[in-house]
Amino acid sequence: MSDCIFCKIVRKEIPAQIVYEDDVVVAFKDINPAAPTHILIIPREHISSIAVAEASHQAILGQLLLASQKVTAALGIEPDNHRLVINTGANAGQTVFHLHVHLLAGRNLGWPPG
Ligand code: DGP
Repeated sequence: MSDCIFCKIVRKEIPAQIVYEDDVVVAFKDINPAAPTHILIIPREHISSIAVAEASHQAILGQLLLASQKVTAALGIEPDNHRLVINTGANAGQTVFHLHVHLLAGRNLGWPPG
């Protein structure tokens, strides 16, 4: 998608503080952090939301979640003290329509989330 901001980050057309990348995913610091550590993990392929992901995306989706282990290792975050969030749809707070997993850490994470 030529006008998708996250596709532009994948293509390195706009800058981002990338903390991990491989042939399937890119992980970078959120521009508006909601926690001391706030990383976005995205697939290189444009999928607008988990709600429209298809069976053919199964491997990508698995790698998207498993990449969180790479990110915590790269950043030295305790592997069992963080939260993964996927906002799905505008009413649930999704503002960028390129699938992304928020990885939040570094503060007390209350439940339920707001
Ligand atoms: P969501 O609300 O779940 O769609 O989260 C989108 C996140 O993306 C939000 O926390 C801010 C972040 N974001 C938006 N534009 C950019 C950008 O250009 N660069 C970076 N690093 N993060 C962005």
